Amino acid sequence: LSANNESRGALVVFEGLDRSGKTSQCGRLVSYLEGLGHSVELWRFPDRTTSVGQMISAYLTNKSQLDDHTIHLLFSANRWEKRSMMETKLKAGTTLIVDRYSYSGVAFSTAKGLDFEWCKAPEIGLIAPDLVVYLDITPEKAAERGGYGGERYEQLEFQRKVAQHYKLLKDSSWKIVDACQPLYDVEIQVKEIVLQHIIACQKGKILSSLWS
Ligand code: NYM
Repeated sequence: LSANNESRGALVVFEGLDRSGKTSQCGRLVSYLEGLGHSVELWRFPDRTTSVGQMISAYLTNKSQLDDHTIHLLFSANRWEKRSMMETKLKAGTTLIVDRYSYSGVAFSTAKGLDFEWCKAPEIGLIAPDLVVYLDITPEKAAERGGYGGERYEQLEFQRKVAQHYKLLKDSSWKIVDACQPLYDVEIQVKEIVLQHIIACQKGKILSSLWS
């Protein structure tokens, strides 16, 4: 077997505005895949358990103030510190379902006014997802869903800007799912798309890097 012929796990990323349903869908999907006997793990970014993650969490909960560039680089560092573990898991055949990734990093920071290319640069070389499931919801509909929590960024006006910047990041790995549908309908579509990609990775689809 050549390196590019080996079965591996899939890297599946969920993106979308706050309150688009990412966390619920990721949880349901992981239970479903486990039930089918797949080796699968649920990850999320920011990973607030690391020391970098704790700095990010303090910022998001308004316990600390940071320059916009600094917090951007911390979000990126939080992905870099997990990169080698990510590669090991994927190569060992574990599928990773990841709640937010580099696209959140760029969409949220550019929504604050940072330069698009500058925001993408620190993400170069991270593992590219095999699939990005974008849960598409209007900022207005998302805001209606039980309201936002008290964290930074959870405001309608800001979410409108994030939605515009997400659109600039869409590439061929993206599948857009209408997240205004009932939860169950979203779930069925998500399962189908994800299973197709898991099979492609089992057949030896090559791992690639951002941004290609
Ligand atoms: N966020 C998340 C960023 O601004 N940059 C990033 O790189 C990532 C991964 O953090 N409002 C923002 C988006 C969210 C917030 O995420 C916390 P969550 O999924 O609510 O824990």
